[in-house]
Amino acid sequence: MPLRKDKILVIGASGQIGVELTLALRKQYGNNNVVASDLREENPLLKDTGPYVSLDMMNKEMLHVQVIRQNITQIYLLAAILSATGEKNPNLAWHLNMQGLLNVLDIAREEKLHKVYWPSSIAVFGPSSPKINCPQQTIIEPSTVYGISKYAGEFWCNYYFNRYGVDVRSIRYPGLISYKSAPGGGTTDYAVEIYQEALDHNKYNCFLSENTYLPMMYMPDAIRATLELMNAPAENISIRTAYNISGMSFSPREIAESIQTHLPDFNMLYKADSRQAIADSWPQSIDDTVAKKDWGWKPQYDLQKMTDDMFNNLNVTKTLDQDPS
Ligand code: VAH
Repeated sequence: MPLRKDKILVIGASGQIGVELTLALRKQYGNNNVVASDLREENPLLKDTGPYVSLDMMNKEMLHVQVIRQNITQIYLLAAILSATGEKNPNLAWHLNMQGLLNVLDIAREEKLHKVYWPSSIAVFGPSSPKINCPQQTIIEPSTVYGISKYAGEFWCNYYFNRYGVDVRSIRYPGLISYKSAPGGGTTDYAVEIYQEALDHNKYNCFLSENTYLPMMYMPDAIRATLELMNAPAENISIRTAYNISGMSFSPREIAESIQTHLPDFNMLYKADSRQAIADSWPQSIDDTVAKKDWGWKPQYDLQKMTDDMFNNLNVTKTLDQDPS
């Protein structure tokens, strides 16, 4: 029986990843074939680019009604409580991150959806995982609720694939940097905020110490990785928990030096807070050999190329804000 025409539902479409993934999916499938949804109101960048519905992923019945009513064939579930916010409210983070995923997986099983995408994170790794070139398979003992929920979610994805044939795919995102929308309460948010702060104040008070190396990725690489994984033939996918992918690794000192190539007088101050312990529990770099082999993954941005692009775009936005005419 021919597959139904694809229609995508993005849950969490107004978030940092959601906005850019929604726009990229609309380019691939056509604006009206990608329904954006969130608990929050529509992100301005999505306005007039396609359909938007207010949706709570925790209301399974309402979610199921939307999937049927909109003839959805794929779900991208991006809504989650991230590492730093999760540590402030562990029970809510566990409940929302887990139940949201289980609601989507069960509806995907019942409605025989073509595909599901759900992001994991390098936050699944803990202090006992290798720090350098952390492998796809290794000791994995997450120490944050966010990491615990992401690792448990990976096994639920694997279970629904093996038991019910749900084609759910996942990537362990590093810290993601972008200029289009605000970060979502994570430990790597410093690397997002720093660029606008540099433009506005020529200084940044960093909440991590200067030599805290973390795996990071520029959003255009992360979006391309997601679409390349989702467009890969199912027979190429050997990992049904979540793929390691790597973009770059840098420390706060290194990103400050990169910014100073644009703003020579930029000043970075360091005052580590509770997020330092979370960052210290994660690997410094990731081995993504399996993603390269299975679906040809290859990053295109390094730190300096990202910094150049960030300032090119933020300066344009700043100019438009000052003189919107
Ligand atoms: C966080 N941005 O900081 C997320 C990410 C690897 C970090 O998962 O929680």
